[in-house]
Amino acid sequence: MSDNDVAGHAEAKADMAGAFEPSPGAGPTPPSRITGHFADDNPEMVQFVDAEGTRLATNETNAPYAQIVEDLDSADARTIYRDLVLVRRIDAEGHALQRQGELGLWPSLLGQEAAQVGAGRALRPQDYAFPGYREHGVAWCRGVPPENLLGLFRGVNHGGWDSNENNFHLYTIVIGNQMLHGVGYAMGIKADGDMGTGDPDRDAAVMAFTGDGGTAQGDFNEALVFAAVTQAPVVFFVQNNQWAISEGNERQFIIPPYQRARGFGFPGVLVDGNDPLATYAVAKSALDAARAGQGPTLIEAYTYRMGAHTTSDDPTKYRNEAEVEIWKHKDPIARMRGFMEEKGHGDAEFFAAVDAEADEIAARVRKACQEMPDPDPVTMFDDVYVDEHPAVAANREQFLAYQAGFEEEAV
Ligand SMILES: Cc1ncc(C[n+]2csc(CCOP(=O)(O)OP(=O)(O)O)c2C)c(N)n1
Ligand SMILES: [Mg+2]
Repeated sequence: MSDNDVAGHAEAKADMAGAFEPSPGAGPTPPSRITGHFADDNPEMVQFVDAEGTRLATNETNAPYAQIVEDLDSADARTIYRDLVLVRRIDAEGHALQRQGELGLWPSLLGQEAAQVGAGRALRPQDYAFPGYREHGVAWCRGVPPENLLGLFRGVNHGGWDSNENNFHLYTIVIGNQMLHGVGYAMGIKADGDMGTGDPDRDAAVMAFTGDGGTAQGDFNEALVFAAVTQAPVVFFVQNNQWAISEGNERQFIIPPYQRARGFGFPGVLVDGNDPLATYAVAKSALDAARAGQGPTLIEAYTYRMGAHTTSDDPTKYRNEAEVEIWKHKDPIARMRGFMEEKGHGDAEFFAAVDAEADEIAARVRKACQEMPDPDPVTMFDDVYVDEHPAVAANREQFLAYQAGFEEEAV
């Protein structure tokens, strides 16, 4: 990842002073951010449980999705809760392993568990997910072993995993680029006739993930145009965690992403990204529509990045701790647990068992990470194309000759 280190970033900021007015700089967080820039208290935001986990009454905004939530039983609620806890724990291990020098970098999903698990659980096996680099929760729901994510950030696997094993594309660091990949794949689904047949095991859709910063990229906007004019079966899932490294929403857009969708020609929905029932229901509804041939939807999941951008970042340099404190009270796990306790979906024994499972998984992935062998470097040429390509074959030969040079020197 090409993040600047903190010192470099400060210099870049100094160079840019005055380039944009007003510059948020590295000073105190403006009061507008503390109350929430766009979405807090926005009546258009779909919510089903409040910060305490109390089920909210049906209203005009959540009514279209209420049946999906009603259809969730105790087992579904337990699945979602377990996912939330386990992905948070895996994420915490990733962070710790980086700090201990076992990984090169780790982008934490802390705070975004509900957005990712809701979306991930709404996908069917034949759907395809196109992630950025923070979608560990979606990876988990797709069945990608967490060890693969760790291997990627340890630099011991060339890309991470075989995308087609779990219909979960490789992590993409080039911001917004995966939106184009996702739309292209969705156009392929349509061309293959795997859309709108009414067969629940055949009709497929794509979900392409990006962040608030990603919405400012050319790739993102081009992808939306293609999706609209081709009516491709794709759902754009924007996790608005309110920060693009050190740049807030006010530096990415004037009109929030969910409202921009209309201008491209398809619906946009704002959902409380810390409410797992709401994210699941909205994602399921949009995916069902896409599979049925009703075209794209953009979902803006309004959430918050509780940690640093990555382990190379220090958010205390540019944001106010008071903002983080406010979001601690909107914790998706506490919220889901409150809801389950209120509804009798889980007892103390269940919650304790999930915690114990989290401990086991943490120990397992940690050990696996520490024991990962270094790869044979020449394998980096193996999966560049599906078939052997002469240019790649030439690169491989060149590389082998280069390596052989060291052996001769050693003699
Ligand atoms: C095309 C491109 N430009 C710049 C970067 C450097 N970069 C890495 S992450 C990031 C911010 C992305 O913010 P956002 O889309 O909100 O996602 P988040 O990290 O918050 O999940 C930037 C600018 C990059 N990786 N790719
Ligand atoms: Mg962001």
